[in-house]
Amino acid sequence: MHKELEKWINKCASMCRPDAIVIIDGQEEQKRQLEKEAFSTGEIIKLNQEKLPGCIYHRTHPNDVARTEHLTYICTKKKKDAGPNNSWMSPGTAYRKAKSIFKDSMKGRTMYVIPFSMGPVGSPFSRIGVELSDSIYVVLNMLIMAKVGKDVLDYLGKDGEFTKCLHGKADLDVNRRLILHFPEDNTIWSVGSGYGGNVLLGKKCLSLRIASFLAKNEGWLAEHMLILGIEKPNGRIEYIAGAFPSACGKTNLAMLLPPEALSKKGYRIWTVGDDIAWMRVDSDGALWAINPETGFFGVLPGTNWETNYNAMMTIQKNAIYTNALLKPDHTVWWEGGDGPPPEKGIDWMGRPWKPGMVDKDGKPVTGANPNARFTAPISQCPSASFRLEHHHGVPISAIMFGGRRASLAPLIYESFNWQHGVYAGATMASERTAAQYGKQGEVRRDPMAMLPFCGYNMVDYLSHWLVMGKKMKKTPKIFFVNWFRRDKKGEFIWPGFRENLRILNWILDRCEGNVEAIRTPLGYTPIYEDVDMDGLDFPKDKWAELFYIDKDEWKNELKERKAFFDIFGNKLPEELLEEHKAFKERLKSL
Ligand code: OXD
Ligand code: MN
Repeated sequence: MHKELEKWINKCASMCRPDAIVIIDGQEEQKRQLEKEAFSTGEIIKLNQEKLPGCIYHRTHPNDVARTEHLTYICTKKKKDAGPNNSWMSPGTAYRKAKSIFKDSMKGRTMYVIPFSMGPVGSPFSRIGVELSDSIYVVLNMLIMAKVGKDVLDYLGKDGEFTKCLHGKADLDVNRRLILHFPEDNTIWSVGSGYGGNVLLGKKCLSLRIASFLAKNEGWLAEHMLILGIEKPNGRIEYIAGAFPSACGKTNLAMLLPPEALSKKGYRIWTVGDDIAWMRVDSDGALWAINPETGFFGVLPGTNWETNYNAMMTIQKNAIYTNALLKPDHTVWWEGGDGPPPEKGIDWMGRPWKPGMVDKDGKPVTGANPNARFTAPISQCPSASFRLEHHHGVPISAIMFGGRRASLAPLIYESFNWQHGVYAGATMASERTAAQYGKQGEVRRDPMAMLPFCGYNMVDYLSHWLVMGKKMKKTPKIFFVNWFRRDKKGEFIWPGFRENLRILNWILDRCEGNVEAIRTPLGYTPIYEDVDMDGLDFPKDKWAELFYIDKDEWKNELKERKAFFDIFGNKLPEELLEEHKAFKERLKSL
């Protein structure tokens, strides 16, 4: 066996003191055995195998239903290397604090050793990790979300490099919960949580926080992005990567079903990923991307056959449902799901539930947690790309940035060039939703949707983006979208969902140089007639509303952007300040 791996497992075991250590081999037989064990302890519940074959159900602790960003730390030797965007703890303090929680915490439990590869095993894009965890729920999720098992260990050989990922539930006490990243040690420690985003360490922790640090040092990009392919009627498939903050519809967009009129013409979407993109400049000078994950960890509420047909198809078998409402027939339901609420069920906290229940403050009691989740293999998605296993991924023609803004930002604009696009990404902002712990609705700045996920100083991250632009021979165009603009009555102006394909199609038309555009202070916007509106009744005056530039509102936005930039002091790349100034001037001339 790999010496360092063995040594590390023993070290963690002597701290956590599990009763047993089991290596996950990735075989069906072992998975069944683990499920059986977890059914017997109640850690997971078997769902109705006729209606949902292979599906299981789990509830997390009521205080443990979302990523806890305030307990998430980047532990670099120097505080400045974590930057003002991250909570920081010195490695010494962090290890000490976590050790006191990990100590003896696995007594009476088993420690599972989960060798995993993010990305196809053996691809130059991929990274190996090993997660130690005392949770069968984590094992079962990791089996879906990454390549797990013996192949990975074989590839690692005797001395391959891997990220050391230690997870323990401990007592699930929020006061004894820490999600710690040690980029300089290629190590992650997560303790006191059982929620996916905190404990599936291949996901946010490795594939974004640790990977972004590695990417900066090695000259590539690890991004909070979906990747999708758009097949045109002529059979050509072009790929777009898109960064949106949590719960802005990345999953829906990544597996979108074309509106009927476009589908008839021959348009199709191919899903590569819904959350993370690793991108490298390949030997052709273009940007190529893989999705390092093999599964979706998506939000259930709001997902139904209408809003996301492909997701619904994906979760009919071999899926894990977390914090949904459990129905008497052992199927599941969630708010914004299909059909009327069931007459009764057991809610995500394990309590009897009926529609119309209110809490002591008169607020509705939901059956599912607003951040209830599904975990399911991408391979089950009807729109899964045939290039998922390709070692170099897919070539990226365009990059989209976007946020959830009720006003201000137009439906779409194209940046003037890479540097301007980086400015657009750096100044992104979105209204907070249930995927993050904290006040909902509040606007927060979130450069490239990476604020909670960048494993180092954001200023260096932004510089890295600028540098990357110079490395490419074929630079993707950068676009900015906002599907969520509302009218005076508070209604969404753009129908969104499937109709977004019309906008993606315009993006490709711009990349191919097929259409002209309107030059505005923000960037280039589409000419109404160039957008394929076949089958959609969307009048020109509503279109104009989507692109209205409210000068006063933008003036205020500029102030807020500047205040945000000021957090980074004089280290902010000069180029971004230049872009900011130039934008201010352009706005004046409006
Ligand atoms: C996620 C998130 O779960 O961004 O993907 O919170
Ligand atoms: Mn995400």
